Amino acid sequence: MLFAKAQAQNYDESKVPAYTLPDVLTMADGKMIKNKASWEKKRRPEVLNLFENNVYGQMPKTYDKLTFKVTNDVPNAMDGKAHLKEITITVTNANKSADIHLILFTPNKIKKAMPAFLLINNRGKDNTDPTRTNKSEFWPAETVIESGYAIAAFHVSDGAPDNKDTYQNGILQLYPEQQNTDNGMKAIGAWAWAASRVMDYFQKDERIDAKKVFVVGHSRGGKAALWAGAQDQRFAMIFSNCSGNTGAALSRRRFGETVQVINNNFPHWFTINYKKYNNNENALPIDQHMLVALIAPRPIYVTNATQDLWADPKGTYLSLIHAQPVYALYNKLSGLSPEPPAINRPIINSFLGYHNREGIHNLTAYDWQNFIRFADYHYPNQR
Ligand code: GTR
Repeated sequence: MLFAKAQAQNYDESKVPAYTLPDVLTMADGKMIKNKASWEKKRRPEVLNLFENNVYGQMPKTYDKLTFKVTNDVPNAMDGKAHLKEITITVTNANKSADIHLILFTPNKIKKAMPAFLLINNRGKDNTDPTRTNKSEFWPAETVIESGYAIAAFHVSDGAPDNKDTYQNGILQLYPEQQNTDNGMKAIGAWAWAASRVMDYFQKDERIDAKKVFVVGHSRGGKAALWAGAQDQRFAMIFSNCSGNTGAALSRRRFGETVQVINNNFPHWFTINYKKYNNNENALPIDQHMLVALIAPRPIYVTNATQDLWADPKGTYLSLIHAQPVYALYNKLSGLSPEPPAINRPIINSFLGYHNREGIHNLTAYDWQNFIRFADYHYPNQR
């Protein structure tokens, strides 16, 4: 009985346990990091490695072959406003291959290479309908095109099916050595890895400005977007929507979803090693503010929703606060106040952007509207 009680979810701020976060600028051997050169040379690789080994798993760096094939090409999609391309990205390794299906719209009114939003789609494929028969706030392609950006998406199932019994049937087939390794890649790592292969494609598409590709994800997709941005610095900006536990929220607060709950419900998301931290967050050598810090000095925008306490809005905002010392090494000051902003009051003119939207756990038109504002702020006059 006592055990069951200890496991109950906490939604009461006064019951958040006292905790001490690992200091993002202190090396494991106790040395302090004082400038960006030693952050980049010493501490950043150390932190990245801690996340790889303990949380998201290794990211294979090589493959035998990578090919891109345009399978559908519609120059006058969206009533002539956009050019649609569907591309199959095929990765081959260990005599196996896996396909990532990319849907891409670029605006027709602008001829130069365009900045692009890439959604890691964790919901139904109908949310990213290339025919535009179905339109969804989850991926408001028309709005993004009107705003002068390209918009793209792939479905998580191409990286790894989101299922504890079948998650191996994606790109993990190409890397069998990852499968029973304590720090081996799992589903969220595979989704982030797939996003990097899309980035490889963008670097070859002359309509895309590959230096301005923004990765977007919601919830479990928002966790993958953060990890993609942390380990692949080609992503210029990260949008992590309602990402919650093992996303942007601090684990040590144990508010809403906890490490134990997420590992029990989704054993296929994170490494075998991560299970060691069930009900044992203080033993983690990292907390999620350090994942945000790995994005520095690139801009990052993080969100919550008021009815989504499961994802710990306050703990998410605090991650941004505690990532600030790394942004400060680059003189990228965010000016965040210690307390979260009011509901529906987005923080746009900052390297660490944030809003807490009124409403439920979802990715909505409001969220995208602010993503576009944040992109416009950081890349003015791009269109
Ligand atoms: C929940 C899970 C969250 C979040 C969410 C989602 O069930 O506990 O961590 O990932 O799913 O992806 O919508």
